[in-house]
Amino acid sequence: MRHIVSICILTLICQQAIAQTTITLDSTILQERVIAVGVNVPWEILWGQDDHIWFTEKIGTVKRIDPLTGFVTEVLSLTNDVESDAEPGLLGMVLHPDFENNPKVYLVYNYVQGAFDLGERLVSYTWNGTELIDPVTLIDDIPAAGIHNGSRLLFSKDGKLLMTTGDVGSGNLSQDMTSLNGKLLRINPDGSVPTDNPDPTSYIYSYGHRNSQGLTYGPNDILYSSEHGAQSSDEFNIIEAGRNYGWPNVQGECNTTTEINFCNANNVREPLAEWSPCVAVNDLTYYNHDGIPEWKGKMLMAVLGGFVKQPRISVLSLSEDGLTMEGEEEFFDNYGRIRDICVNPHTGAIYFATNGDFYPSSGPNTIVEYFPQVISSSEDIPEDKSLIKVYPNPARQNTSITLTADASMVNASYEVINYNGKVWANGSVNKSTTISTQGLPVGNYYIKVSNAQGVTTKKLIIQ
Ligand SMILES: [Ca+2]
Ligand SMILES: [Ca+2]
Repeated sequence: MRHIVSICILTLICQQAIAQTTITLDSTILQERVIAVGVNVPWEILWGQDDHIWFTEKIGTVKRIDPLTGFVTEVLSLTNDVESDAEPGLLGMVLHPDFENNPKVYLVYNYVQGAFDLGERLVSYTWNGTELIDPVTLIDDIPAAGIHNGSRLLFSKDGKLLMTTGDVGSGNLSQDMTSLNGKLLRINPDGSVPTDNPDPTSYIYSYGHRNSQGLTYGPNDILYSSEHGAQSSDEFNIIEAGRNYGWPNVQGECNTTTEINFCNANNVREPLAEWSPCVAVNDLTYYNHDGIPEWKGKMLMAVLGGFVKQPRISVLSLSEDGLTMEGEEEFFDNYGRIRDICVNPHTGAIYFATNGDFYPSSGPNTIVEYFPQVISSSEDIPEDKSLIKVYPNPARQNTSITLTADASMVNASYEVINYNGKVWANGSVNKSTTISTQGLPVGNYYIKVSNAQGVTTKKLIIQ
């Protein structure tokens, strides 16, 4: 009898330990894997040509994570230079398209300028295999503010840098062609103005923007952007050279008498879609992979949630020519604010960065993977190469941390941290250690194991 009870308890624990979050589409099952917990407001995440995920933390750091092991290393810290209260910070990032031969990383960040003002700066760094070095300022002194600083970066198909800027809370700047605010800028990678810009003396490529936070190419190399509206009319736009996108005179489509007059006089480009009240549309990522066939050819849009608190990833269906939006499906609505997305070009897995439940952010933020799992074949499930194993998890009395690959994690220390940032336990770990979890309130925690080289994290549930 006692033997049977033991087996039952063991089976129960085992089932809980392997309980996995999945999403079922028509024929694809997506499985969750949290690859980093305790991230400090990630803003940009992107898949690098070095098969690592690169991300910015708003506070002023650039980090690089091996998605197979979850090992995170810091490659640049600008926390002394970056102003990161409210919306400003180290925001956009892009790698050079020919990164292997030209390992340049481009960043946009906000800084204090003079006594009270904020500025925005576009800068390039060189990757030396360990860290980012040799900063070169490409554009300086773009006015910034506590709100609406744009900063999404993308390389154009013809090798130029595209950068969004916000209206910094002063809508009239968006129609002012002498101001770089409220615009989409097109820039040579050395910081000069491309001579084939709409105005060959100006970075401005399109104007009348409020605060564009998403920028990507889609089908037929169409350039799309997403843009925050005020209380209403978040926008999903197609970007065309030299066009006016209406702000602050027009919100969303041209459908009031005043707007129609302005649109007729100024050749305003209307959005493909708008969301009212605003849900705070953010990153755009075109999904063009066979890994998730249900999403192939569709646009993934990270949604922070806005005042109506409807965070999610929206999957937008496009017409075959890409010129109209035909539908929206919503996923991942239980992770809090979702800031940014990237795609694994090998497996088709998606990764997204969360920013917590509250504006402008709350912790601990996570980077979450959902990978497609072919049901009939275990071969397609990526091998879990996590550097630490935490078991049992969920835990009651105790749990143990085991280093699975001690090469990366020698001389490591651990912390058990709750979701409000309080450290409940800490110590050193060499191969394996058991931690008493008695006295820890039931809830969500994460274990952070770090050494001089980097950090790896795992979510821990106390029951
Ligand atoms: Ca508009
Ligand atoms: Ca309107």
